[in-house]
Amino acid sequence: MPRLFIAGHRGLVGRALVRAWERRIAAGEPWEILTRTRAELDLRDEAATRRFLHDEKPTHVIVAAAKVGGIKANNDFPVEFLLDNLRVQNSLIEGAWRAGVERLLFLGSSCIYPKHAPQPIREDALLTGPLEPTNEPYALAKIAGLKLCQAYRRQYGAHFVTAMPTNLYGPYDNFDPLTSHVLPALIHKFHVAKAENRPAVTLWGTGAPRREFLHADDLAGACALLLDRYDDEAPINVGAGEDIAIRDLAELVREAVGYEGALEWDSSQPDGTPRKLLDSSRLLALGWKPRVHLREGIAATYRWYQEHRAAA
Ligand code: GFB
Repeated sequence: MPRLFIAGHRGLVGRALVRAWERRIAAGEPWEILTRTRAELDLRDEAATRRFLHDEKPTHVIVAAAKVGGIKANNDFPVEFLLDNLRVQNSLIEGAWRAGVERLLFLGSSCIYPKHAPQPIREDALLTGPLEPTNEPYALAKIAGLKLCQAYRRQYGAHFVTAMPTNLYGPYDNFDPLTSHVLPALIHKFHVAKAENRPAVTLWGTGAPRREFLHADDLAGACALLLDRYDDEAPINVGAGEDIAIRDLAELVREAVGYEGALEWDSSQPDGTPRKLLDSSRLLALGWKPRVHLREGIAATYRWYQEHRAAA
């Protein structure tokens, strides 16, 4: 019986993975899902993680646990974004190899690519130029995780693969206005401004950068395909295939929330990389395609936010 350990099962991505594998089990596939909360297992603790993997013997592992955040959080806490992510992924990747895990899927991020990589960004753009400074620590940690998986594959024949998702959104995201990514931050800011009748909402940067957004459920679908059928050392991009200017995204979210006040742009906050649209043609060639359109995805995420976060 294949036994999947979803590391980070309570986060945006982890919850989507649990939903996807619960659907596979409901469809009759013989999967068993293994999870641990942070209180039960601190993945930064290498010995505890190694013991857990040795004792529980999962056959598959998806590394969806990470210290994540938006541009401001990355900029404000470089130590944690580098150190915590290195500790978590080193524990999991080495522990998985020692425990004889059959297949491991490591999730990185599109921010591993150079700030000015040719668009759309191909996987072979990796390490061809300087990184975006606001998230360089996180990007370096993710590059190290990718390289460690490749090293285990080359040195020991481990079936460890790596996927690089674009910006993600969906239920169970972080909506905190200071530490979250832009899409959930917009939902929260517009919702509060509407509820409190505020005349304006302040957003960061110039609104000119472009971002690609993929719903977490579409990433989970890609993970199922990759864990089953992808076994190559090259990282593989997971993107929606189109991007949008932050200014236009703000209008989409404002419309979904129904906020009619003014938008103000605080240019003292960083824009970050100007664009990071992924070339996902290698994954599309495997038969995957994104299903959740951005407008519907934003509406569904806002409904979830209203039911689960707005009260808080
Ligand atoms: O999503 P975000 O925080 O991260 O910012 P990145 C995307 C763009 O939205 C930036 C602008 O140009 C921000 O300046 N923005 C405007 C805002 N208003 C807001 C706001 O209220 N909150 C936020 N958060 N942004 C992240 C990396 O980069 O991408 C992570 O820092 C990770 O490590 C993630 O890689 C996928 O897309 O710029």
